[in-house]
Amino acid sequence: MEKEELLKRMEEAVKAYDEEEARRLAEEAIRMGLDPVEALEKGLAKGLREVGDRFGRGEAFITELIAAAQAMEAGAEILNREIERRGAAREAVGRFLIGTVEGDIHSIGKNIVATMLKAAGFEVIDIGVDVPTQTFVEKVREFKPDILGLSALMTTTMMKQKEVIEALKEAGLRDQVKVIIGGAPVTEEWAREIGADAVGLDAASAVEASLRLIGAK
Ligand code: B12
Repeated sequence: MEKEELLKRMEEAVKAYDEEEARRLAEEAIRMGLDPVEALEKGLAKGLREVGDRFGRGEAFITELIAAAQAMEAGAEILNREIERRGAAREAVGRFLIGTVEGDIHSIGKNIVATMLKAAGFEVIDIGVDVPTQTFVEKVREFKPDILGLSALMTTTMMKQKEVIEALKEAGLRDQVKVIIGGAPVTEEWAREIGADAVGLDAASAVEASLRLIGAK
């Protein structure tokens, strides 16, 4: 099978809510030596975003969105493992604390970013989804990460990224940690407005910006 065809089939598998097929194609991608990040972004995630767009236009039900996300996750699990394997056995370049903000349960993008960061040599502490602002503050105090990553997938929860940065200031921790934000609705402008140190628009730029923040690139 050609690479383009495989990517297209991955996209189709997610749109067809076919977990089994997504898993099978992910394994096929690895067997073919395809870049697992490309398979995630240009295959599986492409299908998922399309279902998301249909949902946004009122043309798909939430049950369909959930089914598509499950197919994406089935394939992503296999590809994430390959990404980690490829980046294994590196010395830690820095410590990264990541989570999705309060009120937001989207985890797929965050998980991909976490995996890519691990592959790039970061020690990653993932504190999950729907994380209250004060928990971010407590965990920064506890783990003393070099970088804090805040994921938000909805325009309504983006405000929490701002809230976390404010809370870090109040706790006197803001100058001890770099903050990088990400998620579909997030822009460079928003990052500037709320005083974040960087923004990651996709997993690759998230890694690049993080290495830059710790001065490793
Ligand atoms: C999958 C999905 C779901 C799944 C989530 C499953 C899971 N385990 O994550 C389910 C079905 C559960 C879901 C639920 C809901 N969803 Co939803 N969902 C999506 C969808 C289709 C895709 C998101 C995704 O996984 N994309 C694939 C990944 C790879 O991309 P990504 O998340 O953007 O991540 C990349 C970058 O953003 C970046 N990044 C992400 N995080 C971070 C963090 C850092 C630190 C950095 C540097 C970078 C970074 O790197 C990632 C990798 O490239 C989006 C549509 C969209 N266009 O985004 C809607 C979407 C986000 N959902 C939406 C909505 C409305 C909801 C619900 C409210 C629906 C409902 N009525 O219940 C609930 C919300 C529940 C809640 N409280 O959070 C809306 C949000 C609208 C808005 N207000 O902005 C969207 C945009 C759909 C739409 N068009 O209407 N959803």
